[in-house]
Amino acid sequence: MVDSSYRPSHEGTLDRDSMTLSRHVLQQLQSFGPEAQDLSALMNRIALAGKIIARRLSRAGLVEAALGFTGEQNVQGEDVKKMDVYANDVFISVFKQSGLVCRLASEEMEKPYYIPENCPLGRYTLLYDPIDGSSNVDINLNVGSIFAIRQQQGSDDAETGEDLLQNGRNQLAAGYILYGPSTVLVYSLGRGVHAFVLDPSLGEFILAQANIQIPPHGPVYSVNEGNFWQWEDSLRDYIRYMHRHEGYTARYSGALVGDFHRILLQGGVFLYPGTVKKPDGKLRLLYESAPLAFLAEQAGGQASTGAQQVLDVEPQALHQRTPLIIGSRENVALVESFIQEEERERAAALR
Ligand code: P6P
Repeated sequence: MVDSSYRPSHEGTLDRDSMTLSRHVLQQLQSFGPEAQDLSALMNRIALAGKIIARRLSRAGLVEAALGFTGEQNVQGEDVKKMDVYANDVFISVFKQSGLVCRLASEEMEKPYYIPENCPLGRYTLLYDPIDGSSNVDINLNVGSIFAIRQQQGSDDAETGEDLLQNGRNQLAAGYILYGPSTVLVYSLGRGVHAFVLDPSLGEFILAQANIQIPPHGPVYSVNEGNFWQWEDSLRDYIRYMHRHEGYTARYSGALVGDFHRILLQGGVFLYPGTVKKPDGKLRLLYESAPLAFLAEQAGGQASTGAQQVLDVEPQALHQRTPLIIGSRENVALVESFIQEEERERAAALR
């Protein structure tokens, strides 16, 4: 006879503390089948990478070789921070031992990195930006890691990662880790967006917010207005509109993950438009814009290049850049309306 007379008095908090990331993945997929187990294991490895990186960041000012530059430049032509290299190596090491991932494609590596011993079984590719916003590391401001998991299509014999050049609707999972006052992991498997907070005392990411929805409209616009002189007229008109209308406020941290996280929770729009120097913008499609666009759409928001949905862009190259306008549906639509208006005026002038 089951004794159901006992009533746990701490059921709520203990149940919450028991909803770990790996458990949540299985619950999301409502399956204990092989693919569900793979994704649960993969997300667990992402979580481990995040914990190792968070640990180093928390002592960056004390640990030799954690601050400052390496003196090298990456494939993007950007100066490489020591934390960029460390975090990149963390993901490689963690996923080597996963047995599941055959390839890693990173902002820090020109070509995909192969783990041959994993390739027979591991049919997954991890695409990631190991530390996004690394210029914030030396001043102790928030930075993030952005990731996406894709199924490897066929055998990549040429070791070029050609099969990765598919639009963002082919992502199995996507998310980011935000290294801030607390370490937050946000992810989606295509079944809503969920946020976990690292409890250092448990060493576990614990579910904090399930099924996050971006408000349809928000007050924040997040853009580097120092590029104003480099933008198309339509973007300048949009920014002038922001300046002249009450109810908007500017927030910009210089690190995409933290700026996006604010938009995800409070609403608004983040923009990194094309500029004279970088007509396609600065942000990379496969491991920055597409993972965040996946989250934005899952959370009821929108992500646009200004010309099309980010998730519909068919990549032509691994490190392809794309303009990004992402956030609340109404805020993104307002930016697009200025772009479309300029296109109408241009077309009329040609007639
Ligand atoms: P800017 C960081 O270098 C990054 O890739 C994103 O994290 C961030 O949103 C953007 O570039 C900042 O670029 O030109 O405004 O300094």
